[in-house]
Amino acid sequence: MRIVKVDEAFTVKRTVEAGKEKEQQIVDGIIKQVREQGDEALFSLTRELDGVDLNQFKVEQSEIKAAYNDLEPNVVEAIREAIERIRDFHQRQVSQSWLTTKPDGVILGQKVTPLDRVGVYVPGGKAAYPSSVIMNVVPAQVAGVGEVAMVSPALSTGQLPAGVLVTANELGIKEIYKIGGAQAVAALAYGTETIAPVDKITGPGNIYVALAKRAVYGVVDIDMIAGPSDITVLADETAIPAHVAADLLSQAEHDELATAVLVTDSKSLAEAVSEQVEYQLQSLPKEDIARASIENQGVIYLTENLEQSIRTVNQIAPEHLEIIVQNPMDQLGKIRHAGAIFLGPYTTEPVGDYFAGPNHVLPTEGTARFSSPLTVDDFVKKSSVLSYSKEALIAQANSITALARLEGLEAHARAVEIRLGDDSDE
Ligand code: HSO
Ligand code: ZN
Repeated sequence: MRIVKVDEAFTVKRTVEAGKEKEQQIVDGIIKQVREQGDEALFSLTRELDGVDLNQFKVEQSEIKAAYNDLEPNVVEAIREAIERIRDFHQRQVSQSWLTTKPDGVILGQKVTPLDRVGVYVPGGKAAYPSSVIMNVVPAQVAGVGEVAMVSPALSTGQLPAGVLVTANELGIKEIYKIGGAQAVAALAYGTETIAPVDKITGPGNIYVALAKRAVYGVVDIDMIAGPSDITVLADETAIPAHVAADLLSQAEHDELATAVLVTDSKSLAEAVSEQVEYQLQSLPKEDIARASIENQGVIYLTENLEQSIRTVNQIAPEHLEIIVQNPMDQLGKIRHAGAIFLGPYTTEPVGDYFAGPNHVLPTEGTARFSSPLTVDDFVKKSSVLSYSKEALIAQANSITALARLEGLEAHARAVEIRLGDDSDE
């Protein structure tokens, strides 16, 4: 791995994404076609773009039954356990509605209401992760969302991967559609004869899915536009090089565009991790992907001390941050930007990908500077609540009408004043 020396003056550069005009045009065309032709467009686009000829895209109970036969019982058990742990964690995130009564009798508050209907996109190909089905669906269910529809592109067999189907069924999802790409996003946003429109679309996808989500934003809400995954390990000389290397590779194997970074003030650790990465790469089934990631984006930042390491980490604003230093908990307060923070030598990132409880849908590409993991709050909206008595209105009337007249809005002022007289006048 490349080793880059960091000093006081060093800053991490952020890459700016290039325009995607050609893909955007294709996506706009697909959205238009789905809006105009509904189901018929979904069938023809699935044939053209995915090479799959379906005569119906809603998954049937018999297909779910068959999927169970493809999985070992211990895998089904692991899926169930993961759902339980992840549900338990998200239950702590639930926001409560509240009302407060002020001394003048005015009641103010905030009412929390779940979204009615949400669509979850599950990518096909190398990112058809059952764990991501759990991570998107559980917070929606905990929030109290009434309906969850799932879409995912069919394999060449016309089926969805067994792991995805079983997971969706374990979560109790009743609506699963074998469609993917921009056409699936359009169907969820605008609806077709078969698919009722949703209020929000979540879940990762390729560039076409990302552009389609961006295009329908406003008609529906979306979660985020997730980029390739990244990990930063902050380590000192106490870290075991083989462990650090294994964790870097666990992200690198996701995607050629994934980024794995080590930040350390130990030169010997830097060199040993670099060697270990090469050694472990050679026996990885996904060596090609992981090697491309390590060679293109992988980097070891060698700093002068822990303080500089932390400054560098905050500049990166990683999606996943592992802290493997002497007293990891002592550093927690100094971390300003990170999607998920894994403390200590045994908290390897995959525990968070699959099982611990927190969501693995996290802000990528430095967006942890301003955004958060997917949470239950992403599946509710809030209404403000206000209630005045006549006395309270009288007490505040002068100020309110003064502000209304400042803005030249006479009808606003009169709406207040008309209520100030005797009730018998009305
Ligand atoms: N590390 C990925 C999530 C994932 N890993 C799914 C395995 N499966 C992005 O947080
Ligand atoms: Zn992962």
